Amino acid sequence: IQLETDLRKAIENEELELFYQPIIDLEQGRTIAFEALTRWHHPERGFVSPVDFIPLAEETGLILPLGRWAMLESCRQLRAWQSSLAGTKDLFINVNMSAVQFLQDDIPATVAQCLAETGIQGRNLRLEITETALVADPDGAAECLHAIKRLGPTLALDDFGTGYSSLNYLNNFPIDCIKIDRSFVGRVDRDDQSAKIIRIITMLADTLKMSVVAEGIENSEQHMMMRSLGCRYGQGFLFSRPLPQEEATAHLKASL
Ligand code: G
Ligand code: G
Ligand code: MN
Ligand code: NA
Repeated sequence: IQLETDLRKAIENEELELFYQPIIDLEQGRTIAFEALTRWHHPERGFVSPVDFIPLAEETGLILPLGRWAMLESCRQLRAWQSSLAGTKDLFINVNMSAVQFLQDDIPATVAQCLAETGIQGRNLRLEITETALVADPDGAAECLHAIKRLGPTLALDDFGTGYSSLNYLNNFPIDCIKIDRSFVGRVDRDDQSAKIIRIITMLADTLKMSVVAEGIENSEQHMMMRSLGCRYGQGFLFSRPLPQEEATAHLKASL
């Protein structure tokens, strides 16, 4: 309960901060995007992990203001990079969306507001969703995703390969990108079966004209394997941890 009160205050007082993890073009080595990840520095408890406060935020409805804040702050940061650094026209920013936001918030309205307020192009914003956001109300979700896409942003299916991974999702929803869960990527250098599954996913994505991002690449063996299995993009500790704003800016300058 205390944590809930604290989280409410944290959102109001902007104690939350976004970290940014680079997403790399595995062929060219260039950073093409950042995934925004929320961090909470609790005044007494110190750093509280999103693994703990996102579920709490979902239970209490605080995910709505938190999610809106994260989207707006992400768009503002992209705007700041685009106005200060040349060569960032095609950079995009990935924002995680919770299933609860799909059920309870008007996401297209939030997207429209963030784009209008910051002036970034819709196509530079990518929303990361999980299957769980789609199962509860598939028709409602499909309608919502199409409404988002009409505003310009693209959609990534996060944690792909975990959960049910029904191929129906790829068929019935306007998905642009598949993010292969790090549980597969983390084994690809040791486990032939994982490599085969990843190959099937990249072939499927090619056929459906979707791009593929490998999550959680931690060593160069995994990097090389993912490339050879047809995965064009990746992120993970090998390239960079999620970075605070100033460090992300420095990373970007070095990578352009
Ligand atoms: O940030 P970490 O690197 O520890 O993230 C842990 C989990 O928290 C991930 O599943 C990530 O998607 C989720 N997460 C981090 N930031 C946000 C956010 O702003 N919104 C939502 N919905 N999930 C987030
Ligand atoms: O669920 P989602 O894919 O949004 O989760 C992102 C989470 O993955 C964040 O907690 C981020 O810190 C973490 N992460 C990013 N790169 C790596 C990595 O190379 N290894 C591990 N173990 N976690 C990673
Ligand atoms: Mn994600
Ligand atoms: Na993921």
